[in-house]
Amino acid sequence: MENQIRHVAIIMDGNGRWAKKQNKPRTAGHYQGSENVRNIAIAANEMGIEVLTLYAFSTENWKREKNEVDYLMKLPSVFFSRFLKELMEKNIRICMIGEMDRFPKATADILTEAIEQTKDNTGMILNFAMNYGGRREILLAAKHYAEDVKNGKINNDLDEEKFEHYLMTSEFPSLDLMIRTSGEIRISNFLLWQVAYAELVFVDEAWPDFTPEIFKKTIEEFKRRDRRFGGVK
Ligand code: V0D
Repeated sequence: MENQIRHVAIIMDGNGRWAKKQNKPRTAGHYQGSENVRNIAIAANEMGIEVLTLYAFSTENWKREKNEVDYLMKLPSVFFSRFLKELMEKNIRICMIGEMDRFPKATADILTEAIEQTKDNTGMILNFAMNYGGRREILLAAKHYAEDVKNGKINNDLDEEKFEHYLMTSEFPSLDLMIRTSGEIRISNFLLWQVAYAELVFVDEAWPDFTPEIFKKTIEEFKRRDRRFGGVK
């Protein structure tokens, strides 16, 4: 089908703002946000989306207050103890992009275990960007490529298609749609290479208020758009 949507990415912004509005600590916003990850993942799976990539933790997020970073490091564990069974039942596979080696061992172990436990699931891929940055991804790909040339593994005849093999998203279909919640109109270093031909949707709702109903409407809107890839039909 022509307008089938395969890969959706979301910048889950506005959790802190959501909390502030309710006089709650920022961590309460993050907790509510992780709850919504479950709701949106289930909805995406039902809509037949193949890959849902979520910006959970950027390379910049380490600069936040220690108590907030500490809380975030515990969220994957909280998330899986609540939802892993359900993800298994729905045949959802967990993947990660980013440099997980910077995470505390306890967090990294949980992530590795979730990837391992769901690796044979054949349904939707729920892909978390963790300690991820778009420029960093491109830089690492360039270094890796240079290394392969130096070692005589490949010729120095790089093109866009070959370069994509070095990106962290190489096993996924190309990005169709990027959504950002909470009203900011920026990409913020997320999937810089991959966003080249994607549709962009910016919604005003904070991430905890971005319901499956709004998500479904957003996807319907995408399907109505005529994607031209710079050519003419
Ligand atoms: C906080 C909104 C789920 C964004 C969503 C460590 C900010 C809630 C996870 C998660 C976060 C990550 C990997 C995984 C399972 C769950 C998560 C972080 C932040 C950063 F395998 N929500 N969530 N991770 N937030």
